[in-house]
Amino acid sequence: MTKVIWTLFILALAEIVRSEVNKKVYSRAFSYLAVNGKKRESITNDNLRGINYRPLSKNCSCVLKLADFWYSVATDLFGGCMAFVNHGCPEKFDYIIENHKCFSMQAAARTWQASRSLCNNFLSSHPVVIESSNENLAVRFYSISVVKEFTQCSLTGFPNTFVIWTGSYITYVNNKRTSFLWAPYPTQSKPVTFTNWIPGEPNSPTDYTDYCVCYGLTADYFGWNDNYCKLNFCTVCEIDLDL
Ligand SMILES: [Ca+2]
Repeated sequence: MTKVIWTLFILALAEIVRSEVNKKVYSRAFSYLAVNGKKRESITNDNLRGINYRPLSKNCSCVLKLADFWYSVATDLFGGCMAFVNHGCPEKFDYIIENHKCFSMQAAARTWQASRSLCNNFLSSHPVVIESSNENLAVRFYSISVVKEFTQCSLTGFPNTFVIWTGSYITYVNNKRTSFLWAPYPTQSKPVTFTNWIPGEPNSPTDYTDYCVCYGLTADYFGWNDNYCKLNFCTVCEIDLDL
């Protein structure tokens, strides 16, 4: 009898050890469907990478990101899809499944320069760089889903309108105005190609002053603006993961 009990005890112990060894850390993936635990079915469609929910058939699909790479998905067929993925984002960053990046909303309002320094000194991240329409959508919906908790980011007098710095600015080289540049770090810059300007923007004058690119957003509105770099807005720090 004692022998049986010992055998059971050892088996149980072995099971505990094995489960510790096999433990994988999966965390909630931010997506258009599931952000902060809220389902966002209405804004999904089948054009996006990541997880798409089809309300009619109540099923979820993975969309190819790379030719040989599929996301692993657990489905909740009663209202949306929940994606759990293993990823390399540091603890203080959220994983954004749509563009395979780590984002972290920085709540305290700062100038553009100070926002970039903040990100650069925060695990070597940088303010968001937006280079495609899908990335633009990911930035938009990530921002609106997390920013509401941060009153510091709202526009004075407009509690439901928020302004966030990107990593872009326009400057002068040899007294000649550059194009808009992505400058995620002081030593890096490349021209902006994709844009999502608010109608009438960009409108900064050629006055030998740098202007910096922010975006304004509400629950149903989003657009970019070139603005005074000394204004204090929030920012989203980004880390690019290796594919
Ligand atoms: Ca402007």
